[in-house]
Amino acid sequence: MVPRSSLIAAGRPMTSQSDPDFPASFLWGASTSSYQIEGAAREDGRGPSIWDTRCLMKDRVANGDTGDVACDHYHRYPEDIALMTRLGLKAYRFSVAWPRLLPEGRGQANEKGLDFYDRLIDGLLEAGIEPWLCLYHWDLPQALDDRGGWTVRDSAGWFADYAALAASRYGDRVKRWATFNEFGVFTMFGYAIDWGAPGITDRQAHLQAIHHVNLAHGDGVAVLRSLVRGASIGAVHNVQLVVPESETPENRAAAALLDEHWNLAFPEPQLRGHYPPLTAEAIAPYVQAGDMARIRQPLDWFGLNHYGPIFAKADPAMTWGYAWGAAPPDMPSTDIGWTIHPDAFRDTLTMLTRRYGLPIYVTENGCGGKDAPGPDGKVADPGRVAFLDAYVRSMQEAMAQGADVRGYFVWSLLDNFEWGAGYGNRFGIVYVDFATQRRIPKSSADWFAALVRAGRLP
Ligand code: IFM
Repeated sequence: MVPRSSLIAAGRPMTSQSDPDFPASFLWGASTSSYQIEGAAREDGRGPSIWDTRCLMKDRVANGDTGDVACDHYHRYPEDIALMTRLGLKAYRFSVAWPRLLPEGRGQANEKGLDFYDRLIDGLLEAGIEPWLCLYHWDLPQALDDRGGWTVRDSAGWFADYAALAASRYGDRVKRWATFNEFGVFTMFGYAIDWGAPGITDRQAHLQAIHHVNLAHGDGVAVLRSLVRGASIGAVHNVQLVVPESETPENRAAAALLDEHWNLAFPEPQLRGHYPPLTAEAIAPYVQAGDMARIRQPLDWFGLNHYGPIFAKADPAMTWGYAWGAAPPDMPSTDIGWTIHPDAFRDTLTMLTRRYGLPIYVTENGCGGKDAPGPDGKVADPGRVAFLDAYVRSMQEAMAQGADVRGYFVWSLLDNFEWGAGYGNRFGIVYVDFATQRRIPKSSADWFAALVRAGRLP
């Protein structure tokens, strides 16, 4: 959490003094996730996930959108790999849908689901693109949620068994593994704020979810380490500045707690062996002897997902008394209203290097918009190009200041199912016409391809 007064020169364009070239080994890629792009929700034995359930609930997803078809990547993955090749990507981060591998979440594996990722991984390797496999990007099997989901301690074992299945099947070809994507987001939105599945708003459930997901991460890392020879294992964290909406004691307290739940409740125990102070006290009833050692497993890299600062305000009606506050009106924002602050990105990268000492991969960064094709059929997105340019410059500046950044994955390859916003908010560098499934690379895709090709900003 930072005081509001330190947010000066918010979003000002950077003039980088650093070397214009990125190292040749720098890894450029793109990220996606299973529920957001795959579709084929009821095909080839896939079981339902908590997001299938949420999409059926009233008023939880804009326009009543669902991930049933999404980008139809399940069938069109060869075309999507060809797109990646055209962009010159060196790596692709995707997630595996747990309910595709284990329709009931545990027990009997689904061979057709396992086959799909074999085909995807083999296709990527044939194209010379390194697969980065994330085990969990929010699509918990519904059958496990019916048993209590992340609120029950058994969930760590369910996850470890699922990790073992994926590791045994894909570990011969996949060496880059992430356990979870954005721990802080899906636990908060799913268990404290009803912005994500399963949509619980309860302090106890939220604390249980935090601790059990941390245990699952630790157990998952141990399993991957034992089953995948030469594995490079990390976890993907959302880390963003949390700023009080205004400097009242109530807003400051709200921001401090939100900061812990969002930014600290996962990397701190995973990498430093303890919960941050406010969380430590509340979570103590769920922590058993030996848990903290189980959670703290050696890792090879830190995955950072970063967008813009968050503003917090006190709201006694909310589960924890905090709510999302408004950004200052003069702060730059994207077309969907997210804050733009490249300096904060630079500072987050340098802070993470100092604090955790691991190589960092930026596993998500990007810009949501309302893109549409012009009369010429092309999709121009100069706002996204400006956003990416400013953020990549800041990353370069962070590297010049000592941040150990090894790669950058844009979010996202394709426009996709943006959770509660449905298909309205587009984050892709490739436009998807959801009626026809036609893909149209946006101007940001050309910009990104030029960056990847040259290893320097276009
Ligand atoms: O689409 C999401 C992604 O699933 C997780 N990180 C943020 C993205 C944009 O909201």
